Amino acid sequence: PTATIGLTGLAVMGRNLARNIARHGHTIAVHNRTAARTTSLLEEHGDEGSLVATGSLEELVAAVEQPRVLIVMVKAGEPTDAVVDALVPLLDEGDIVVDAGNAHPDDTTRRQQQLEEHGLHFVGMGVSGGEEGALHGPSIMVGGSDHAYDRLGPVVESIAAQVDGEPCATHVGPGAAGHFVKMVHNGIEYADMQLIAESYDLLRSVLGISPAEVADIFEEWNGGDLESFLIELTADVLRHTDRTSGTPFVDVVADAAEQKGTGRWTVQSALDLGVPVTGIAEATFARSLSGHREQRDAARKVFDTDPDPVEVDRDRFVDDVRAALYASKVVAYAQGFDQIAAGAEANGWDIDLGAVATIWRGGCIIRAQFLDRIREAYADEPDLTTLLTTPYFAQAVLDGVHSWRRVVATAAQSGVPVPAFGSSLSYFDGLRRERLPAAVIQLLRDSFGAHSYQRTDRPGTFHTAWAGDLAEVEIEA
Ligand code: NBP
Repeated sequence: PTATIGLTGLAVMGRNLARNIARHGHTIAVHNRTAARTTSLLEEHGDEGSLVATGSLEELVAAVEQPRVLIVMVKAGEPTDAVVDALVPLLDEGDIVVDAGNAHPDDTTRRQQQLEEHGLHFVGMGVSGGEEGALHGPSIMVGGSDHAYDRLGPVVESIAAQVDGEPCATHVGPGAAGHFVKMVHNGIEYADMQLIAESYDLLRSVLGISPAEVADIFEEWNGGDLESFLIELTADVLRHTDRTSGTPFVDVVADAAEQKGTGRWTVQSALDLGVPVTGIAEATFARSLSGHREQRDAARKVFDTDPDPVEVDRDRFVDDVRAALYASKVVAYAQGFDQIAAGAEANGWDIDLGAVATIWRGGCIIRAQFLDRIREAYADEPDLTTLLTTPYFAQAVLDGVHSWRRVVATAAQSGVPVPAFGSSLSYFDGLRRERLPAAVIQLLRDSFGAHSYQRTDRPGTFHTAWAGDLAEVEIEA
């Protein structure tokens, strides 16, 4: 055997990841179910490094040095199971199978247990950055055993994006930790994009400006603390016009956002963990709403569709939206990091949240300047209760809070939907409130279901005889 590593699944992602690995001086054996993809990879890019073409999984396995590292980069779900099941009988004890697709963390846990029975290591590896990232340097979140990372780490750290001399790849934790963190990354990506979309909608609808003018605003924002891949990309896509009609391209694209499921998975997991990821949840629901064509058609027929005009000062409104976007983004990330902390605790994974912020600074879709601030916050205080209250972010939110309120109020007045802005502001207000109306909920629960309550003035659990003499009894623990 001559190859350091093997890879099966040569669609866009696998093909680019294989080229990236070869370009970094590693000999890689490659395979694809349909041989034509393997042939074309070798023909078109065989000169970029040491690529070894193989025609079957048996040949692939035979080509890789032991203990073998075999990356599987096929469609998530059943195709991944089919490939992993076919690999197992061909492998030897200590070999490592790496699923680099977007797997659900529960699938990764299941596959890991299956392979463990055969003395094999299974790694769930989250790869972010799309096809460009896969080729030029993605952000890589690796789960699984130390043994697996000893073998895999040097390769992934060499091919990952590099920021300030540090690779955007790390051993996140054991088990499904890598795929869990990748799932939450994608959830944050949903929230980020929804906040951007709401900002665009507000600027365009309230100010009555063109997409190209909105693009200019985003470009300007990209020079400040919002600097990020997605803000820059927003300026680019909003400036684009349709080749045939010349209309803004954003107006010829159907307004129903699609989803592959990672946002939904994030929200489902957050519900189980009891973590309020309101930004991600609203972003996921906003995509669902956009796809409900029949209901939208029905509503448009009954209700006025035009936004109500609201008088605002243009420059001040632009700056308000910027501040609201930043504050809402801080909330979305704080919630996402809360979810990672909760997932780590529930599963017994020791995840270094500062390291997660570090590897998201480059390569991935949510890469942003402000991840440096998150990394610093965790460096100062590894067991942070919430990112929101750290000096830098607390100040950012305080600086922006009046803008945030004005934007949400203007949106409500003019009828522009801002589910992510609005829910982020409510989350902030909920956290900082001296007394929440949850006391009313406790009273109602005790009243109709004798669910009991606790008091602020003394310890213990109590019930009031609401239907009787209103006597309060203390309930034995
Ligand atoms: P796809 O998700 O479109 O999968 C296509 C690949 O799966 C092809 O190599 C295909 O082989 C193979 N495959 C299928 Br489908 N069924 C198979 C089976 N039963 N046995 C063997 N191979 C099978 O490819 P992709 O877009 O490159 O994504 C790969 C993975 O990376 C996915 O899990 C995806 O979620 C993840 N991911 C994608 C992106 C992105 O930007 N696209 C980003 C991050 C992660 P064939 O050539 O013979 O049909």
